[in-house]
Parts: sequence; C-alpha cells; structure tokens
Amino acid sequence: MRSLAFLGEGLRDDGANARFVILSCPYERTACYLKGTALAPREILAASEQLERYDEKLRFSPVRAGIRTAEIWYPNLPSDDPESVIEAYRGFFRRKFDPLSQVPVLIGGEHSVSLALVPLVAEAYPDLGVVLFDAHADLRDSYQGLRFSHACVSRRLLDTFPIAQFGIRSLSEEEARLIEQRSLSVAYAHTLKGAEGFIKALDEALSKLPQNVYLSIDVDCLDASAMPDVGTPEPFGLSMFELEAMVEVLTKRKRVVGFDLVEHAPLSPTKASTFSLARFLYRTIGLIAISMGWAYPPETSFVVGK
Ligand SMILES: [Mn+2]
Repeated sequence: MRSLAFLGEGLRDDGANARFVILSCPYERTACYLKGTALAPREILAASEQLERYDEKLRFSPVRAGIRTAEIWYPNLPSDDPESVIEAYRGFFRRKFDPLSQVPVLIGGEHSVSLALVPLVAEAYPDLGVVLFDAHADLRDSYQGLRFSHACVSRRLLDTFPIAQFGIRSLSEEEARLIEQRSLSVAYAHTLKGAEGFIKALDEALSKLPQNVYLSIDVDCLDASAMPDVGTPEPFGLSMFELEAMVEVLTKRKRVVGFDLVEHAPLSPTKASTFSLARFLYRTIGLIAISMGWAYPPETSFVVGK
C-alpha cells in the first residue's frame, strides 16, 4: 500500500521541526449503527493531496509551519477490546511527537481513539481542559458493557479533565440528569444558532477552562445534511461555517495544544464530505498556527515537490 501523507508525499516533513504531526487511528469496534470510520484516515489523507496550500481566509499557507505525517499503524493484539487497543496506540503515538513543541492532530477512527492521545498531551500540560464538539453527550459510564466505548468518551475524559461540550442534541435521560446535577458545561446545538448564540456559549464555557485545551471534534456535530458520512447522522446540527467560526474563536481565546477529528465514515462515493473534512482540518491547523505565532510569511522557504 502506498504510504500517505497530509498534503501529499511531496510536502512530507521528516524533520523534527514540523509544528504539526498528523497521527492516524483507524480503529472502529464499538460503533452501533453505521460502520466505516476505520477508513477515514486513509481517505482524508488521500483527499488532502488535492488541497490548495494557500488559505484565502487566513492569507498564508499553513503548511509553512511544517506538517509531518506519521505512518498509519495497525496493532497486532490478541484482543480488540477498546482499552487495550487505546493503550497500544498511546504507546505508538508517544514516540511520534513532542507535546511541548508540536501539536498532534489525530484522525480517527471512532471517538474512543481520543483517549489514546489526550493523556499524552496532559503529561506535558497537566492543567489541560478538553473542548468537545459532538451531537452526542457520550456521558454514559458504560455502554454495552464497555467503559471505553465511543458512547462513553466524554465521561472518561470528565473522570480526569474539566470539559466543555458543544453541539449536543442526542442524549439519554440519565445523561441529562448528570448534566444538571453536576452543572456540566454543555451547549446544546439549538442554542448555538447565529454568531450571538455561539459567542455567548463559548464565552461562558471557556471562562471555566484552563488556558491549554485539547479540541476533540466528532464530525457528527455537523448537521446530517452537511456531513451525512458519519456513524450516526443527526439533524438540527451545525453548519461547516458555524463550526469553523467557533473553532476560530476558540483558537483566539485558548491555546489548542492537540486536536482530533473522529467518527467520519467515508462511505459516500462523491467524497464531498471527505474532502470537506480535509479542508476543515487544514483550516484548523492554520488557525492554531496563527494563535501560536507560527503563521510564517510567504518568503519563508519550504520544499515543494520531491
Ligand atoms: Mn457523536
């Protein structure tokens, strides 16, 4: 199989200087409805080869900050239970980036893969907060007997970190009760409509989080019409514009020291949603680069072609 790199082989940065390191986690076991998220890393990397390097909104080429892609790894384990797979990936990722000088960008896989990366980032930033975009609350303590199910990811993060959730519109009575009892920071999707709505929600939630945050984006936070290729498409969700605008505000208020994009199931033959996510991922890299002071001007040299 051809090895893939974000933006294509020609721009692969094998030096230690890359500010961003793309990690892949093609793991999917606990998805309950539609499958296919294991294919997302390959498909998003392949689509990224077609992206323009220049970002017309940010007015620079985020690739100048350096983007290295780690190889896609498939662990050979006696069991595929989520906890042991997550631990194996954590060991693999640990050798692939320096959390103090590089931002890891993880492409899932199902949402439980965030649990492989967040603790590594937290080793470097013990005061870490986690910002989640998701249609689902994912606050169950266990689901179908699994505590590391994709349906429990926010709960597992909440065990250790302050979290803020945005775009939620699918949850159980028990989860709604937990949110109320513990006054959890949850912004339901219907409260995020219009700039006024989401800026108010972001202000409120982010004021309670530490300066360093990990951003986890379950792409089903997007409306089913904008992002049909997910395990569980939900209506009444965010538009690409709204999500991007919220991420922009987030990068201006906080230091995003790691992020992931999970739950894309690239099953549609049109590839529209896969390409959109490659673009969104690159935009997010650009927004983080600006907030970190890595938005290098055009005269900075970088290697084009092989
Ligand atoms: Mn979800």
